[in-house]
Amino acid sequence: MELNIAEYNSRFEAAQQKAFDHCSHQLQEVEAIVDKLIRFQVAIPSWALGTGGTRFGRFSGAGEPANLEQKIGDIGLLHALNRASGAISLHIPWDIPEDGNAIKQLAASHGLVFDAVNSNTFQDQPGQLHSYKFGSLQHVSKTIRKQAIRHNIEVIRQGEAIGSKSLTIWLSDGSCFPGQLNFRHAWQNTFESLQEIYAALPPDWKLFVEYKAFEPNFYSMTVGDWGQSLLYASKLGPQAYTLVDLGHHLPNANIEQIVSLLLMENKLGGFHFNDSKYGDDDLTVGSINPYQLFLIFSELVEGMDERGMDHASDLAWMIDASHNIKDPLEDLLQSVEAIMIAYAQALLVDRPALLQAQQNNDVVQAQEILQTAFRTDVRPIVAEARRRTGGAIHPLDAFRKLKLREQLIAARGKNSVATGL
Ligand code: PSV
Ligand code: MN
Repeated sequence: MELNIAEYNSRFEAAQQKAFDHCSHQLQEVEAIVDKLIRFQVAIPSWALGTGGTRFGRFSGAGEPANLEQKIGDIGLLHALNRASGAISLHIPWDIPEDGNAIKQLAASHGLVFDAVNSNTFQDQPGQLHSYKFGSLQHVSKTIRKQAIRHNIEVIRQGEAIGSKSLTIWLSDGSCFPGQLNFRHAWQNTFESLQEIYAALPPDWKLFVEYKAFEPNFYSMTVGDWGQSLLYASKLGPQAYTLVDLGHHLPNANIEQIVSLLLMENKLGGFHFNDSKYGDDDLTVGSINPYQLFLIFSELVEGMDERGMDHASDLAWMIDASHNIKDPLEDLLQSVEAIMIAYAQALLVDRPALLQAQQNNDVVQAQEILQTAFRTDVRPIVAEARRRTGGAIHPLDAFRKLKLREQLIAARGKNSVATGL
């Protein structure tokens, strides 16, 4: 792969320096923000490297990665361009590391580590003994629950081999029609199943319980909102946390408030980024509602600072987006950029002044403070963090100018299709 980032950057160095100097003169503590941006890494899920598709069809791109090794290669490419995609999240069994050590080394050669591993009991796999049509951890049949528990424990073992430290469980369990399910039995079965999985966690691991309001079940979801997830996480113990996926709420939910309260209770563990207009649309992060993304980051920064948490390492950050029409790598570059921008803007919020305005019930001033940060063009600061660590000043433009997709197609062929959604 031809990837001469230094040469690409040479054309933009002078303009970047000028734009960054301007920010440094206008804003406070820009160097501290650059340092935080350099440390902040967002995991890329192994299932986002192919075109997503919908239930009406899938329009595969060309030169998609055909196996885990090639997916790691794609994430390595992203990371080389933006220096902020230094982690991978695997979905098992969509991607099974046959030789954990070799895969770990391959990832390390690209500067990548493995973040949370994700189990999958929302689909039946070829040759699987029992079906999850009516749920997995909630199932009325103990045999089926056991099968789903075994799968999760197997995923933990696979995660250990590649250096992961957390398991994310997202359940599609629930019901499609009133009367289908005894809510209390489903709840209790799920809890007991989760307890067995929790008991199999290594001591330095975390368990993330992801919630989702609807889909594929449309009447009830057994872990349908943050209250249900928090209840499970609290009852399970200190290694269990809630995971917030931006697309998993009912319309107009105040996600920033949810984030704030979960952090206050020390029960926010992980985060899945995407954007949506209607439901779990899995659109590019920041493409629909960048102000909401900023408000969420503002609460994340405030809440994490209050607890003395490390922004870069104390929560599991992951993109969970994938759709039908963009080049997946271009899409991921846009998503990571949107995250870094929102994070940088959140770091700019004048916290003491905001607190003062809140204490004075000065609603107008509070809004001014937030929107001043949101309306600041922080792109030169984000680019500076990349430039200093060897990334491209303009990653998306570099992806196109250096003809990286064309190179991938030449290497893999036009018809190579990724596993995943
Ligand atoms: C479910 O909608 C979800 O958000 C979960 O995180 C899954 O693991 C992921 O999407 C991929 O299907
Ligand atoms: Mn998710």
